[in-house]
Amino acid sequence: MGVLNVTPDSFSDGGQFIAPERALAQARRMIAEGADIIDIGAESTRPYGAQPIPVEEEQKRLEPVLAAVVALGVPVSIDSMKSAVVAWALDAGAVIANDVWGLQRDGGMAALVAQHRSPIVIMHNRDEADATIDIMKDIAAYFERSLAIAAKAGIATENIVLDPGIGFGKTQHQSMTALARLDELKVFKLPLLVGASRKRFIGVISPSEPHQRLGGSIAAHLLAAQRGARIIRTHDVAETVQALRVAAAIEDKR
Ligand code: HH2
Repeated sequence: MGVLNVTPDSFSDGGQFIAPERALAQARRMIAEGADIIDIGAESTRPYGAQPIPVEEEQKRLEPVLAAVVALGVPVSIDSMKSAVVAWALDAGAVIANDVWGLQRDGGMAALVAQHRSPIVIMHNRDEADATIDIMKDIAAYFERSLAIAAKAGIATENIVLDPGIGFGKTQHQSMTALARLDELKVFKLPLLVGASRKRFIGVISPSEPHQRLGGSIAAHLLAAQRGARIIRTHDVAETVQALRVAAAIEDKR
């Protein structure tokens, strides 16, 4: 899954793809490099300093790019926590909803996703990190709540993807734990998505700016794939695809 942020303030690529022609060129490039899904977001979810924006602004940023990216022929997911934005994007050709609040924030999201029969990424999140909790237990309990909401709304199980939400409502160590113990989430018997790309825990282990975290991102993503992640969300498609292919080919020789 290649990340396309049409935002001025995303933590690693804010402002880079806000111009529609640059966003489209980036989508084309990621597809050529092997992305199977393009995830478009127009509101930053960074933990510090993100500007919450109204529906109209989010839609205004998406409008000049979404249909053009859809026309490239690869499934597009819409990264938004607002059901009004997701509804608009699904009508404009996006086919996957990516909700960083896992159906638990916007009361209209579950019914919308059920009605469209679209796949939904349910991501774990918390308002505040709490270093004292067992993060794996918290993630599992959160998924149970999201899955109950999904079932009640009539969302088909085969349309659900789970994501531990690396960097969301977690301490840096809890993000590492979620990656280290990702295989425990296999009990849900649903596909797992992981997005560790350029995130802050990498800079904690190895001091670096977001654009200098490619090596750390690849390390995290390879370990995630080994522990069962089926979808990897990344800003750096070519390098990640190569790493995953090499790891899979070597694994195949065992
Ligand atoms: N991470 C980000 C945004 N959306 N969605 C899912 N399902 N999983 C993630 O890990 C995830 C996500 C944050 O990364 P990015 O989009 O690059 O940053 P920003 O939110 O600042 O735009």
